[in-house]
Amino acid sequence: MRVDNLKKEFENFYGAGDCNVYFSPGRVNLIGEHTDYNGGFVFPCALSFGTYCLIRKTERKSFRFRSLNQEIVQEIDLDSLCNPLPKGTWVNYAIGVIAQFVKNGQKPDTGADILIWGNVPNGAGLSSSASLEVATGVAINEEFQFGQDRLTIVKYSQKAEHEFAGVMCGIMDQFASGMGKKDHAIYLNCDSLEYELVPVKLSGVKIIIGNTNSPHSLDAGKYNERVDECRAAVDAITPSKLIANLGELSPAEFNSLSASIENDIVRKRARHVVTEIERTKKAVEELKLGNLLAFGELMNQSHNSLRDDYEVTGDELDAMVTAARKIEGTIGSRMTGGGFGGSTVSLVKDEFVDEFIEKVGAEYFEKTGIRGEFYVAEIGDGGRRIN
Ligand code: GAF
Repeated sequence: MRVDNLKKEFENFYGAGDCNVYFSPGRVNLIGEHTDYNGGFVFPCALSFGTYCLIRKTERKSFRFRSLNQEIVQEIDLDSLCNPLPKGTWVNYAIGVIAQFVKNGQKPDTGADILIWGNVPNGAGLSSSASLEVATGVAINEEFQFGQDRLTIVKYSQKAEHEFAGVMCGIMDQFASGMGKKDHAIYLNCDSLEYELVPVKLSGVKIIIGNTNSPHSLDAGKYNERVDECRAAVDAITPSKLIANLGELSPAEFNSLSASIENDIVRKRARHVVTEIERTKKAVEELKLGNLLAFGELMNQSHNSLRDDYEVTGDELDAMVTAARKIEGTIGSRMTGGGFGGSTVSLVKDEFVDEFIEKVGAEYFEKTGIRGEFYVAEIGDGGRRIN
């Protein structure tokens, strides 16, 4: 929907007058999966699609929220902003961020009217929730002149996910949504939060996102189970070597210490994390050297590790990746995001893009009975005021 149409929707619902428009994008992660909450490296890019937050401050003592995606309207008193609503409502992502300002001593002194609309497909593993959190955070920060820096808003957004959605996520999604830069990927050390914006120059190659339309649901508990398994691995290793998280181990160190992890499943989870961090470092080097084939091979290995050791892929993601790898012009293909459904990301040579979309879609449908959707990704900028 165009911004002027969104503004009309705002005025139709809340009444005539000005409002300001903010936007924050979804993300696609190129490599480095389930490494962020282990203090490892990730390599995501912000997308050109995301969530719009239209806002007007009011004299009321409440915030009103409306989403054009879900037709839900909610009014919340200024004194209730720190109380999560029952699970499952999108408004939790928005008030979850506002609550962080309140908890840090910056309570809004008046209310505001907010209209949300997003074009990140829901449940596609492309960070629709992070884009809503960051868009809200950027909007509140500017409208109420709270003066927080962008990293603080990113951290508030991650906290919102923990406290209001119950997902103990790492920082990747909110960071990508808040800090993204057009035509760049973010090489982020999730321990120190130091990062580098790496130009993504893919001459003759496109990034294709394949939405399995098999919704991933992060709050289903499986995600938090993986977080707990990584903690268990750290605890098992700690008597031999004191570590705060798995990201501190090189693959060689892991190999020499892995016998101290008695539980086979926990050992496999840890092996994924340690090897994925190594793959991510190598992949960034290869991209910088322009070695796309090597980058693609690391993407393939990443998926295989997520499938065999981390067990977060599932039939639909595996079917789509298997079909993608059969196309001659596919350089690499893997799942992206949390997994358990969601999307794949593939690097595909320009001249094979049409064939890719047609043949991968057909084989995926034949194997799963589900119609997938494909988008040629454009890497966009992070959260900002746009109007
Ligand atoms: C989800 C989480 F929100 C991220 O923090 C990250 O862990 C990702 O899954 C897996 O890499 O998107």
